Amino acid sequence: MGDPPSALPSAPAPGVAALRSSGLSINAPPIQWYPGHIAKAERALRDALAKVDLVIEVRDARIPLATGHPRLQRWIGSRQHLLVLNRVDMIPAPLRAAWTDWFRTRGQALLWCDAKAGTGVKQLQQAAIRSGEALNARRRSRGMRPRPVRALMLGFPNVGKSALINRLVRQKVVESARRAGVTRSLRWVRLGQDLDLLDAPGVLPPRLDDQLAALRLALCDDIGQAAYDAEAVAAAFIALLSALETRPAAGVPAGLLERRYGIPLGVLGSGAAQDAPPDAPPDAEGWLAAAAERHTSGDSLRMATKLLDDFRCSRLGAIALELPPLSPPAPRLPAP
Ligand SMILES: Nc1nc2c(ncn2[C@@H]2O[C@H](COP(=O)(O)OP(=O)(O)OP(=O)(O)O)[C@@H](O)[C@H]2O)c(=O)[nH]1
Ligand SMILES: [Mg+2]
Repeated sequence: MGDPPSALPSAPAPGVAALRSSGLSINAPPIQWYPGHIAKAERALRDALAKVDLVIEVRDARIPLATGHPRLQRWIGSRQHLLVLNRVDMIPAPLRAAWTDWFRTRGQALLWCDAKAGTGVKQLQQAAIRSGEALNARRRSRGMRPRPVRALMLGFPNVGKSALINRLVRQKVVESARRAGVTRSLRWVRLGQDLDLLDAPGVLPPRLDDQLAALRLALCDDIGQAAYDAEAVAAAFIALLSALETRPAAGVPAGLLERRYGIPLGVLGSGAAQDAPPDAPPDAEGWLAAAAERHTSGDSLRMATKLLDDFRCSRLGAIALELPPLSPPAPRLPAP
């Protein structure tokens, strides 16, 4: 499965970047976010890594590729690694098997969690403790005393690292809230006799070169809201939803926006979708303006914020913004 083919405008508006990935093309203003606290956290992280045995990498199940950090392998080094796809409740259930297979063919096992409900957290704890057993077997063989395994929770902002720690220890020991950049400093938390967990601020690449990934990060609230224009991001989201309608695995039912907000999504140029050429781009701005008239007294910024909020709180249903990319076709064998 790749991204859907483009049904979106190809000529970007002034000051707007055309985002292309796997055939999908969306217009949105450039998004960059690398606040001081993240730069500082990364420096602290480098020192803390010396004390860590295990890296628990946490990604957002809605965007497992966009929440993969390019420096991760360097941070993991020779340490053990567990990969958690959190927010499993926010994607269509059948997609789990597809991602599990996709990661497995790349040699990577997955743990699925819902840190809000606590699903998968026991399995995560057991996997971390198993890592500790291997560590302590090695220590004993060198005549050293066993100790708790030290695990670092690492991942992009707002993916649910702190929520997972609170679930693991069954009480609110660290702050966890609905915005990027909640955790500001490193903090150790002990779980029983076996596990020391290190909560860390979310990390991001200093430059977001892949702007389609940056858009997905903004949509999932992994980037501070001050870093982008909510109306432009909402318009790009409408275009993305329209493209995802053609991919049932993503969980976007046909006519979702009309069903939820009572406003049909037209296309640019000819108005009614049924009269338009098949590749006509959706009129995202027109939809936002019409929806604003109906729901927010004509205030399109408020309507954009409402739409983004509805997605982020799952009021649009379980929607995946990324699907496992299609593997390249097997090379043809030469004729005998
Ligand atoms: N629906 C759902 N919500 C979740 C899940 N995990 C976390 N959340 C919510 O997502 C929000 C962010 O969670 P945090 O634990 O603060 O995220 P974080 O990764 O620690 O974020 P930073 O500290 O900013 O890096 C909170 O409101 C959580 O309740 C999940 O699996 N499902
Ligand atoms: Mg946190």
